[in-house]
Amino acid sequence: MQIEDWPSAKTTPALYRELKELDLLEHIAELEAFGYTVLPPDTVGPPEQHEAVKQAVLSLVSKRKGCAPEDLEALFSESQELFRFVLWDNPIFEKLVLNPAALGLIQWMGGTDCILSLCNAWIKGKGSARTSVHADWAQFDMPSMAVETYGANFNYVLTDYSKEDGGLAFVPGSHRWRRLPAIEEVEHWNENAVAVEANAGSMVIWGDHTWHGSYPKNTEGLRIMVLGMYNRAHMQTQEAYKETATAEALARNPLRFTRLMNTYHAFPWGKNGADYKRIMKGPQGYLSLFDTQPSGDRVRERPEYDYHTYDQSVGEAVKASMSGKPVNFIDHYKGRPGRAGTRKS
Ligand SMILES: O=C(O)CCC(=O)C(=O)O
Repeated sequence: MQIEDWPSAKTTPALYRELKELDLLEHIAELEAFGYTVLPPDTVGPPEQHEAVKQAVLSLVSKRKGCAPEDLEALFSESQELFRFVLWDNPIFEKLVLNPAALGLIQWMGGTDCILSLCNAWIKGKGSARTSVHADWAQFDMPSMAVETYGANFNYVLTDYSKEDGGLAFVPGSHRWRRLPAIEEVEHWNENAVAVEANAGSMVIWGDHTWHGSYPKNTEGLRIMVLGMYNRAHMQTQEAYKETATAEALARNPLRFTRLMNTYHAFPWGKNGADYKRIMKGPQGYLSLFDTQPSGDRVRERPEYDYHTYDQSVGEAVKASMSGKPVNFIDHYKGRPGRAGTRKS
């Protein structure tokens, strides 16, 4: 059928067209049916990219650990470690979180305005270390999951993955159960989850409903991976991107990067409510997966706000705007002229 920009479907037609252009529709079907999918290396990027990201990981890990790359294998014997907040360690990671195939499928699950929550490197050595089966759903106080995913993940596999290699493993179809596993289920699925078979350079993609973990690594060498976790835009991120994204980092990347950093979001606010004037200047509408144009001076880092001072002129604008006319609150916090916060600078 002809896919048109039907307003009722919001940004889905635009995303669907781009996913079709990338030949990813079968991957959407796998996500819907089984809760995860694997992108082959040539869909993710050229071999030089896989090698460059692997070298970037080895370099940052040896720097953080204070040892030579050759010593890492011995260091990670019988162990694994997540290296947090690597986005700013090397600009190569900025490009990675915008990877069109991965971001496209993640947007399918988390919305076209989803934001970056985590960018980590993960090293695992030979031995008994493993990750128990869990779901990435981080609303631990909510006993059941919403129909929609709140987050989605890519694991960029920089060494070959199999059960013997200590790779990821999934409980296919578990995304439909919409709950976290009980300890007895963790014990069962730790030994029965289906291991991913994937060559270095692949990306494994899934939403935060799907149960997954990893097996112990029985082969020589390190298992090396980079992950990106994305959340819905209203959520608190696990890592501090809104707070640390500089004007330079935003300027050198396309507009979708600014949205990933969430520097134009309404939350949090103080006595003057949301800074709608600024929100309206931020990236609007659907942002193409193929856009690589640097944003330049079209975007700015999040200003420092004075949350405590009430500005009467802002208050009057709020009064005038709350006239009793019907308001569409679904899009309300994405931008509405007429109100402004008080910026310190
Ligand atoms: O590779 C692993 O050990 C687990 C990965 C994982 O749980 C994740 O990325 O959410």
